[in-house]
Amino acid sequence: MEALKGVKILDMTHVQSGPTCTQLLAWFGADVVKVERPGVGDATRGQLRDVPKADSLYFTMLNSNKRSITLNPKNPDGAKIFTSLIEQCDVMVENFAPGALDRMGFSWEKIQEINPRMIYASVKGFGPGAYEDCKVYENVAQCAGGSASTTGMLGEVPTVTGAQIGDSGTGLHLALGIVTALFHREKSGKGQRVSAAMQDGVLNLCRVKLRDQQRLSHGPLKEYSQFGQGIPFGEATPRAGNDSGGGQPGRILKCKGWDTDPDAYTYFITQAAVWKNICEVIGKPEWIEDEKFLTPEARLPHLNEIFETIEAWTMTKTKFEVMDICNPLNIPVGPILSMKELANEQSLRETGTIVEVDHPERGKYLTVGNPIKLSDSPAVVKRSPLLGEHTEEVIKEFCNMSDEEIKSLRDSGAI
Ligand code: CAO
Repeated sequence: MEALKGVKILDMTHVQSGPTCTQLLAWFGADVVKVERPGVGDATRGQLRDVPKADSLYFTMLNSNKRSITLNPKNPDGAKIFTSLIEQCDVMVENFAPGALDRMGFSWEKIQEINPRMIYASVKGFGPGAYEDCKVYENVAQCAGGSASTTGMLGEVPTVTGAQIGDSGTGLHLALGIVTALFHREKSGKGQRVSAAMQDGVLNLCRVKLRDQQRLSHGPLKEYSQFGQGIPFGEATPRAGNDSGGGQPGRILKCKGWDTDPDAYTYFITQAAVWKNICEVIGKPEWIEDEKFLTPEARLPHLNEIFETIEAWTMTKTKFEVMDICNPLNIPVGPILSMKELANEQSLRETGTIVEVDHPERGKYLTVGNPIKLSDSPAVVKRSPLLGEHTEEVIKEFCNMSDEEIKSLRDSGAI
């Protein structure tokens, strides 16, 4: 049984952050009706196209399990349909630039008037304050939320990450806000506003870096490589390259084939609990009793020497051999997997995390399925809808209109 079966979502989202959120809710079984501008649709349908005239992978990978209708709420007839959808839906989600919904004539006050049980959820770039009116895209959020200043190599430019923590990360935050508000509505009978700002979402994911900012006032960050290299710390949390973000030092190390394969690397963590195993496996049993390496604290100034020695060993093995040897010894390591390797990873196919879907315009494509697994409510990924594929079906269902009435809506440009 689908966990969110019966929950109706009026989906006004576009691009990435909002669509990630509503896609998750759709996977959990909610009926997500995506509203798109007549004749235009979500801009991502046509962005980064790989197959001529077909919906792009950008769109298809963010909008599975949804229905699509075209509707212009700025048109008077469109506004009536939109009002009817607000009356009957449980949740409305949007991530337009600030003020766009108000300009359509549907402020939060008006929405509450139409349906006091409505949960109205928004993603914006910034929360209330100096930047609240700004438009924001992924990398702006990564920069404004503290990720870019703490990512990259020491002494080099701030760097954005491949993980879309601003868009998809905030979409995840918003989805949690929505289900929380739905849970609250069970008791209170009332809807509420749910807001997630991308800057806040990124900062939430970077909280360990704000931790380090405060630790800096009490002395150098000894687990950072720059400590062992004798490089003084400045006033702000520095970029830490590939240092581990936690209390167990780790680094990315070369493996066999690194000179020709850009992904022949492993992440290697020198977890204190298995230090003895590490010394033995890399052929340094004498380190076990050596004063210099006896405690985690004693090892901190020598991390460069330690990792250089471990790397001399990992370079004699492939990244998968390192995994096979270290795992039975409880040493935490992980191969650097390329997207090509992930796309072909059998275990991810078996769990439904990577799914192949068929699409009428583009044929078969891969998408990432629901990473959150519920034991009694498995998510079945269905292809994304074509623009307006469900317009008539949804209008008949929600507004009980005849074919004739629907035709006149089309003629007036409302749908
Ligand atoms: N019918 C008629 N008009 C519609 C419509 C529909 N179904 N759907 C949207 N529109 C209109 C909106 O009313 C708005 O018009 P006005 O500006 O005249 O009021 C217009 O389309 C475009 O909205 P927008 O300003 O949100 O779009 P944009 O492409 O200029 O900006 C973005 C995109 C993402 C920068 C902006 O929406 C934004 O900052 N959103 C909040 C933060 C966010 O989610 N960012 C992540 C995006 S993913 O990288």
